[in-house]
Amino acid sequence: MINTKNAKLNAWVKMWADIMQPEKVVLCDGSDAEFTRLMDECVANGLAKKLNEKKRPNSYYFQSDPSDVARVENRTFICSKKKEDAGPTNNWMDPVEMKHIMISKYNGCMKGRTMYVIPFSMGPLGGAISQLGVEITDSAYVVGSMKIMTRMGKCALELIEKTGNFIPCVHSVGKPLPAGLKDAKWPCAPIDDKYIVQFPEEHEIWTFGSGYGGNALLGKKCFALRIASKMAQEEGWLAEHMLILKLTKTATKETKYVCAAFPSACGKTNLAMLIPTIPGWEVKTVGDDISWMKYDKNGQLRAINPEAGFFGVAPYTSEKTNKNALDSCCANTIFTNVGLTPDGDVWWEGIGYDCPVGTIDWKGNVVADPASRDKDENPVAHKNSRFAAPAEQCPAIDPEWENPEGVPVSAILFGGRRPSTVPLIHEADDWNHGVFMGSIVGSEVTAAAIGLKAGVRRDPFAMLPFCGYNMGDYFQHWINVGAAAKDKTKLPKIFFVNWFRKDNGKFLWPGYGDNSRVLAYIFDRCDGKGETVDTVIGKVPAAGQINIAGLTDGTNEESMEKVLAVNPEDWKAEVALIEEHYAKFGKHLPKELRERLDSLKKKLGM
Ligand code: O2Y
Ligand code: MN
Repeated sequence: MINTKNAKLNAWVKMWADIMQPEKVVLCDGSDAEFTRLMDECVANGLAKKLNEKKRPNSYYFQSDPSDVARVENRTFICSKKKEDAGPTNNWMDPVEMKHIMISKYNGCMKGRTMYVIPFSMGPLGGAISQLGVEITDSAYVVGSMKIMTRMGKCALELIEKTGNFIPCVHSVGKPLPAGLKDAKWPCAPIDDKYIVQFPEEHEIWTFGSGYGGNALLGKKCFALRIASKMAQEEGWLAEHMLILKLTKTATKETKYVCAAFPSACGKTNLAMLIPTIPGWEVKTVGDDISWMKYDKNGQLRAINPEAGFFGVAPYTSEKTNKNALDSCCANTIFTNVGLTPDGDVWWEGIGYDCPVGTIDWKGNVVADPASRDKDENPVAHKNSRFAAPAEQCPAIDPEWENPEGVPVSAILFGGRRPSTVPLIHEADDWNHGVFMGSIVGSEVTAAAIGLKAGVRRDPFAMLPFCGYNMGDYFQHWINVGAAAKDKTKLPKIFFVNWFRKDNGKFLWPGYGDNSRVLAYIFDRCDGKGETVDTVIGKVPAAGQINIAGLTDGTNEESMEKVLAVNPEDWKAEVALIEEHYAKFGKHLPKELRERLDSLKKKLGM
């Protein structure tokens, strides 16, 4: 057993060890030596490959089971006492019933395995907005990944011992290892036996049966979003699915921090690490996925990135699309489900060069003839293959990224993948109008979550899979946070962006580094500069306000008119969809949002 200075932690670990019956219990210290030792053990047991030390130092390669490649939304549960408190967008089960089911699963589930105990901090150690957790797991892959994605080990344990606080996070791959048997390459349970369970009222997480990403690295989606969103509701702060970047006008050295919420697979990591194509601007990265925001004593909303690494999608990450992400995984990185080249490096579709003959694909097959391979039907790297890389290795990391007080937020962006209707950018009239914008975010569905129909799905605030309570109450929480501002002039300005609008099947905006042109406009708008035009949905930039100088992809004043157009007929159709979406929330829909929708309808003559 473990013997820390925190009796509650010792007792909690003992209780779970008695249920799960591991061969041994190991308290992780978070050292580099521990990481290398555990990863080398995975290599020795056939669970991983060490990558070429000269090309990719201290980096490892894993292939998951084909049934365990992504988050599993249909196996994710919010177990509040009352179903109504989980709301219409979450799977709910009674907590007592769920615990009963899961305890029977957990019973003896770690036989023949090691139980690792991982103390961790989400956010800078001891920071004003940070939180502590402890994950127990029987996966060395999870320990290695948590080392990259969180501040874990001794440093976090010391704080837990001091404060007595931690969020309990329970994980097992759900596959005991009988004596004398060789372990599976990726132990996990069958798809219908996977459970990703949050108990929001108890601030507790129990997961079972999956070793992959968001299902197993419990600091990320389970804690930093589902449980933290509930804690934030209780305590008056915000836990959001948002990147954080710093924008600097180099001539004057003025800076502004921007948070942006886009649904999964809409380019958050690319925007967070953007390299501007217009002179005079610099972008630095604070985080690429999650933002926790709290008011400071002066009434300024400040944000931290609770994570310490990037768990990025590998395919289509290249020198061209995101050089900073590529450089972040130059060493000390864990890759999952990408291709493994004959010289011990990694490869994926869209990396920017051809697949070497003899590469091993994510399923373990040799790629003998890369040219004949159908990259969509049978990709070498799984579409949701990932790198877990330390944030400090990002060349664009902001020196302030570990500021324990967080960074001041000037603007919040919402966006989605919308081929029509939604302009490149529009600006909210005020906070509640911005909340309305967040509440209607929609996007084409992603591959990150399996079992979804293709098409556009509403993903309010990009939190649909991540809100730990009733989404209608979450909308109300956002309204309350705005109302609680001591000084309304300090509230971030809210914008809606859409990089993905099309005309005749062709993108109207080049995106990637050219999004700096839109960021520059946002920067000026935060200072009250720039000319806007009022439309039924908010303010759009007046003609010529977005700098398109030097663009060679066909973008011109005419295409800008199209990408910024607000077509009333499109919006009448959108309103009907918003009505349908809002109807789900019944009495939990805040009256302030109903009023905004009514006002939009009135403007449209509906
Ligand atoms: O598929 C997974 O387990 C990970 S999903 C993910 C990973 C990093 C950042 N965002 C996401 C997401 O789905 O939003
Ligand atoms: Mn995400």
